[in-house]
Amino acid sequence: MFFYRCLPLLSRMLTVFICLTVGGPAAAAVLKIQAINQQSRPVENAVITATPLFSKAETVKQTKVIDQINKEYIPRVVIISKGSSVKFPNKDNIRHHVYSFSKAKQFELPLYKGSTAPPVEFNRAGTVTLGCNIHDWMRGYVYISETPFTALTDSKGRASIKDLTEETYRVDIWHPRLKTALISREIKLQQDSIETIKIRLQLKQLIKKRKKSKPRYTPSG
Ligand SMILES: [Cu+2]
Repeated sequence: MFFYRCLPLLSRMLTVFICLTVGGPAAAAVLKIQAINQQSRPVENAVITATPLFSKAETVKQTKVIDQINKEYIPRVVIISKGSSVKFPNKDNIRHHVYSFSKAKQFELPLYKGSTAPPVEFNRAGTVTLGCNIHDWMRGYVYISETPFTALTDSKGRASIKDLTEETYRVDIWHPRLKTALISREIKLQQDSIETIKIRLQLKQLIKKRKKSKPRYTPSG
């Protein structure tokens, strides 16, 4: 009898308990990455993405900029979310012709100077390699991500992704010179924790031909 009289009170207590557990502020987890190459040297410009396996994370469309300065794409690697756009202003005194043959987006911005080229929208996830029709060595990369949790490694090979929650994430690592398409790992993060992972990347050799090659035959005398 006493038990039944107490039921409403018990149920109220239970409600309060659930509210405290579910409604309380979730402490964020942080994922830190250290990318190194075959020689254990830091790898810059590696793209790190963390995709939650059991929950959805909304991305926000943005507009980013890749400049053309001194016949180079700057920054060399840019991460955007699917559906975002990139502007390609040419800050050189000569004309460039930006193009991509990549599966994720094929486009070209015929010879132009200044900021006359329209922004390019990227609606498929993947990687896009940028070239220039005039300057063979010019290379840039757009990484189109489906998760908002992304980071690019700095000159020390370090990157960190904040605002993660207690979840299992698939962590993908990509680099323009990676020998494989992607490196993937699963990692379970605890609430209010900082997890650090070290990743060794097998990279292809850097080939950078900045100037046009000299003529093979030079008449002498
Ligand atoms: Cu060019």
